Amino acid sequence: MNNIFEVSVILPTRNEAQNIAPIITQISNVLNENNLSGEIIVVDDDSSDGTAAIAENVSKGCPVRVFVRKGVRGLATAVMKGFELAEGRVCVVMDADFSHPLERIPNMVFPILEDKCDMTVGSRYVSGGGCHDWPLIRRIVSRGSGLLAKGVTRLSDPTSGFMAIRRELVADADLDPVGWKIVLETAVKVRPRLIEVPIVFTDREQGESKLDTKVQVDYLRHLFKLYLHTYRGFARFTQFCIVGLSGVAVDTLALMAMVEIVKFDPRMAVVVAFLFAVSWNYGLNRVWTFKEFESKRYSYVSFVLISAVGLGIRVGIMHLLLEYAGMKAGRLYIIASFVGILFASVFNFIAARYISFSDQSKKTGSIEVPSKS
Ligand SMILES: Nc1nc2c(ncn2[C@@H]2O[C@H](COP(=O)(O)OP(=O)(O)OP(=O)(O)O)[C@@H](O)[C@H]2O)c(=O)[nH]1
Ligand SMILES: [Mg+2]
Repeated sequence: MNNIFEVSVILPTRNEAQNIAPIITQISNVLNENNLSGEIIVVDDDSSDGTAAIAENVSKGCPVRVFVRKGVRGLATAVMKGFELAEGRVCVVMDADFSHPLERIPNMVFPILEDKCDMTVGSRYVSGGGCHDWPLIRRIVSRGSGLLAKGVTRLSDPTSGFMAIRRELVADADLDPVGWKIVLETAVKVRPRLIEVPIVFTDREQGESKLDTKVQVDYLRHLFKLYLHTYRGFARFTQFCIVGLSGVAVDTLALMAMVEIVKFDPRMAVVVAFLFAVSWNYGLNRVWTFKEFESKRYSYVSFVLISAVGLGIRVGIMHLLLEYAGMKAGRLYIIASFVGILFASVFNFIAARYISFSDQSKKTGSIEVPSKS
């Protein structure tokens, strides 16, 4: 990957005719004044007000590329297109409506160029940051939205849209944002070393905001996905247990059918029912629990064997509890059975995860850098 510039500033735009020319000129000046070699990439979603044409013709001091997307909308995916086109060592992402203080670009970029961190995020909520003339209700919504993200990030301002990142970290990162929050998506998925830079956010003076209720709903959907991503292991285990429970029902039905319809001896029927249930579990785990995984060779056979070992573990644990933990009394055997199921489920899950199915994303080499923030 060649870095032709130190900085690529990515500007997503949708009907920014009044802002685009002055913002390009001013960003270009800031880069020049700080001896930063840079380019500006405008990713425009087919604005009807001529934004793209204005951006192409503005007189500027640094190269400007304009990419027009037709038939697609969305701030976050526009930024991802910018990452793809960028040729700088560091990508800066900012709004094109002068809400983000462009004189802070050097503060965002230098810590990365100097290898103090891999990503910087403009924050309204660290000392020195703030919002210009924001009504109380907007402050509450902004703070509330930030609080909701606390379980997935330590960013003080997770809904910020101003960031800079080392390009190699986003070039082939597996980003899949819903809606707008590319900063949050990147911080959670890439896990870069982070520094927050205080910024004062100013409301736009020209043009119209595209922020609406759909954006808020998309934010909640996005958060849900990020929580699932962050706590994926636990969520997957829960799915595995739900499949296991459904397997108990299949086991029982198959047992009854074998005994009452096929007239098998119950001891023989239990083995057949077990195979039915294990096959059911295997199928469901394959299409649901481990849906983004690949089945390994002999994955069905290994799954059946793992389940059989799991059954052994369940019976073994139960035996230990009954014989040596005094659980023979009354109905304590039920508790002993549950403890056995728990241990067996954990074993089954881990073994199925690593022996029967394989995680494709690990092979494509997703990047993980320890967080320092
Ligand atoms: N490419 C692209 N850019 C968009 C889209 N929606 C918004 N933008 C741009 O994203 C930036 C932020 O959008 P704004 O409408 O200012 O939203 P906001 O800053 O959250 O809201 P305000 O505080 O009201 O300004 C601006 O540069 C917009 O032009 C879109 O669908 N596609
Ligand atoms: Mg704005």
